[in-house]
Amino acid sequence: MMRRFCSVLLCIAMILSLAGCRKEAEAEPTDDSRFVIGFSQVGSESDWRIANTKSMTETFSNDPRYKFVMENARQKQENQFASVRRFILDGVDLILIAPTIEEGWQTVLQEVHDAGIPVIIMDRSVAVWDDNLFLTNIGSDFLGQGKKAADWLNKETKGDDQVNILHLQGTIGATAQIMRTKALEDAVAEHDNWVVTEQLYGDFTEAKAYEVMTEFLRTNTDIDVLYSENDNMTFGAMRAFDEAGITYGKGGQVKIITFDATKEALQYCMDGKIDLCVECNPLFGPQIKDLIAQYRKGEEIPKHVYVDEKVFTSADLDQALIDAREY
Ligand code: GZL
Repeated sequence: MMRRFCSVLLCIAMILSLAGCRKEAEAEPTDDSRFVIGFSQVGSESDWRIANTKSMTETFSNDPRYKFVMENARQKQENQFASVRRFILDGVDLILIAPTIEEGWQTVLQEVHDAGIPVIIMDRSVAVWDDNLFLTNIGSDFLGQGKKAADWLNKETKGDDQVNILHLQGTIGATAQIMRTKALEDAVAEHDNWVVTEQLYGDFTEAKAYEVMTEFLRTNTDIDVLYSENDNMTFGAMRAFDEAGITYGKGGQVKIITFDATKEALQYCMDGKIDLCVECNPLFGPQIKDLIAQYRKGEEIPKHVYVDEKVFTSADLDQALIDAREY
């Protein structure tokens, strides 16, 4: 009887000690010298976003001087607000935000400001009354991207009669959508023979673009140009064109313009399936780390920082260049 009692006691002691170990193992290092960054990322909606997340995590997660906490908003702004408010409660040292859309940030950014936590806005922008609510906005010149596309289309359609343009738009209210759309609409206003036959909402995803394109092509096939605001929507559109028997690319009915210049899009471009790839560089994790270092040294940082980008046609591409691309 006594032996049984002792063995039960021994088991209980072992279980308690194991539980204690697990707790120790899960316990965060108490080292509070690390600079803690809270990052609210848009989501995982596109190849561009996956590459951007990879650039950020590789830049910070492998550096022992930083504790990098990323939360994925799954393309919902309210999820970003919840993340930012959690970061405030956690007392992080800096908050990074890739905003889903421009509007709606004034209140939560004021809360961060009142908590004395610096903010860097990255990728897209925020529409706030006071740009002292963030240190800097680093990302692309989206209007410039659209102008590069319009300039190329202008050369390609010189002397043509009517040019029917189908416009696939990304997430409505995102800076990338607002400015790529503005560039096209400004160019259409300057070309009497350019007509936007339809603006379809593709939300920057392949699935949504395929869905809206399939529906549109049931009754409309008089398209000369597809102006698609990101590669993943373009891939969905190409699938819909194939199923509708509409040709595209070199020698095809539809000229395709796409934004991001991911590897897959560049491969299609070199193979003559896409006519113009406008680069949108997601790999700015290292630039953000440099900006944070400058801030921590008390150096002035510019309010807007633009990343370097270019455009590609098949003439600019070869397999070695594509294979060497990081995204
Ligand atoms: C651009 C970025 C856009 C990409 C899309 O900086 O905001 O969002 O062009 C992504 O692929 O979804």
